Amino acid sequence: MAEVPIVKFLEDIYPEDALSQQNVRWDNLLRIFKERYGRPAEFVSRSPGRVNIIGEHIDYSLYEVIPMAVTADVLIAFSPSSSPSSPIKIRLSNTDSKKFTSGEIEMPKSGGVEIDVSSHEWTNYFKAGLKGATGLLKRKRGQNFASCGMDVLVDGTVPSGGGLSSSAAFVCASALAILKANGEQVVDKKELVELAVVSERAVGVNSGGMDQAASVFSLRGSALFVSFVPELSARALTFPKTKTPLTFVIAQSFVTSEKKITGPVCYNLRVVECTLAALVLSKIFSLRDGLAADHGPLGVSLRGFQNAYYEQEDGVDPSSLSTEDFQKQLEKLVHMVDDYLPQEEGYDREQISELLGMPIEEIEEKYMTKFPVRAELFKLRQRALHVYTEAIRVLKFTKLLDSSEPKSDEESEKLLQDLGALMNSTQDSCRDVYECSCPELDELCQLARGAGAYGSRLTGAGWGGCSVHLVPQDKVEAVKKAWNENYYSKRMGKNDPRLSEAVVVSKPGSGSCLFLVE
Ligand code: NG1
Ligand code: MG
Repeated sequence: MAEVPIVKFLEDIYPEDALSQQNVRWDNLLRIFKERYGRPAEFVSRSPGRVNIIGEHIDYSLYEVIPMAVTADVLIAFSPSSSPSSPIKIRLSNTDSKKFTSGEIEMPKSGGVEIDVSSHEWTNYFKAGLKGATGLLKRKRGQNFASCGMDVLVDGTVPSGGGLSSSAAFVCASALAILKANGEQVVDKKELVELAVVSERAVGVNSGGMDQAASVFSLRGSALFVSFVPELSARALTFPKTKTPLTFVIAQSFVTSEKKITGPVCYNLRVVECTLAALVLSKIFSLRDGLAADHGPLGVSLRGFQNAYYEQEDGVDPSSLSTEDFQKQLEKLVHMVDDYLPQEEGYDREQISELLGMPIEEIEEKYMTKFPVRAELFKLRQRALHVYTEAIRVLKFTKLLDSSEPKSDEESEKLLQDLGALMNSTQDSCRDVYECSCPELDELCQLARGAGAYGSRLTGAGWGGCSVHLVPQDKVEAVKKAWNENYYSKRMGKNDPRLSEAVVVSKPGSGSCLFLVE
C-alpha cells in the first residue's frame, strides 16, 4: 500500500530551482489564511497538474497511459473547526479573491453535498472532492459519518482549461484535505485516486483516471506508467540518459477547451462512441456472454472487448499475456475494426440499434442520459482505430524507455527520434482520426518540429489547451523563438501577462502530499 507522504520541507516537494519562488508563495498562503480566518492553518494539502506524454483519450477505454506531474499545483491550506456546528460549515476562499469569490458550504449533519453542475463555479471541484472523501469515510466509519467543518484557503498555479488538469489537481487536493481534517492518519494513494475519479465525474465530465493517477502517484524525476486493469496501478518510468538530455516543453495554445459542451467535439461524446464501438464489436463477434461489465465510465470498454474476444477465441487469460502477445492482439484488432466497422461517415442511432439488437430508447437511456450528448452520427470506426493504435504506441514508447541506456551518440539520437516519431503519430491520429486537435495546436506542433523538436503533440483532452514537445536541450531556445515569432506575437500583445506562462520547460514533478505546518 502506497501512502500519500506527509512532508515538512518544501525541498521534498519542489526541484531546487523552484524553491525560492515557492517559499514566497507558501509564506503568502499561510499569511493570508491567518488574516482571513484569524487563526493559523494546520495543514496544507498539495496536488500537482500533469502533462500527458503519450496515451491520449485511451484511459477511459482502460488502456495504459504515460503522464507525468508538472511543478504547477493546487495548494489547500486548512484547519478543521474546533467546535462542532449545525449545520456543518466549510468556509472556502482563494488567494486570488478577485477571480475566485469566497464561498461557504453548509451541510446538514446527515451529510449530502449538493453540486449544481450547471453553475460552473470553481467551488464545485472542492465539493466534488468533499463528496468523494465523505463517501469513502462513510464506507469506513459507517453511514452516520459527517465531515467536520473547516476553514480552507486555495492557491492554484495550474492554468485552468489549459490541458494540464487543474481540475484533477483541485479535486485530489480537496479530497486529501477533507480526509486529513477528519482525522485519517494515512491516506492510501490508490483510494484517493479512485475516489477523485468518481468525484470528478460528479462535476460533469465522464473522465478516465489518468489525471488523478498522475496527480497523486507521480514521483519526482520520472514519468508514470499508469494501468487501469486488472486494477489501478502505477510505476515509475525513468528516462534513459541520452547525449542531449531529454526535455519536455509545454506550450499553451490559449484556446480554451470547452470539452463539457454537448456538441460534436465534446469529450463525453467520445466516451459514448468508444463504448458503443466496444458493444457493436462484441455483437459482431457474438461474444458468448455479451460484453462483461468493467470500470470503464459507461460500464464496458474497448479493453473489455479485447480481453473477452481473445478469451473466447483463443482461451487466452489476459492476466498472463506477454507484452509481445498483447501487442499482436492489438494489431489484429486494428485490422478487425478496419474490416468490420467500415463506415467512414459514422453510424446513426438506427444503425447502431440494429447492430446491437437494442431499441434506440434503451441505448439512449443506458449510454447517453447521465452525460447527455448531441450527435446524429457516431464515428465508431475512427474512435476504435485511434484507441487501438494509440494503445500500441504506448507499448512501443514504454519499451523504448525501458530499454538499456544508449551506448553511442548514434544510438542516443535514434532513441530520441523513435520516441518523437511516436508522439508525432499520436498527434496525427488525434487530429485526423479522433478529431480532438484544433488548428492552433496543429500549428504549434508544426512550428516546433520545424525548429528541431523530435516529437510534438497535443496533451490532455485537446480542442485547445496545451501541447507537449520532446526537444533536445540545445534546441529549446530555437523552438521558443519559432513560437514567439510565428504564434504568440500574432495573437497577443507584447505585454499580455499570459505570455509569461505560455511556455514551460517541465521537469517531472512529485505527486500529492500533505504538509504539516509547524
Ligand atoms: P484533461 O481535459 O486534459 O484534464 C481529459 C480527461 C483524461 C483523459 C484526457 C485525454 C478529465 C478530468 N480528464 O483530460 O482522463 O481522458 O482528457 O487523454 O476529464
Ligand atoms: Mg481537467
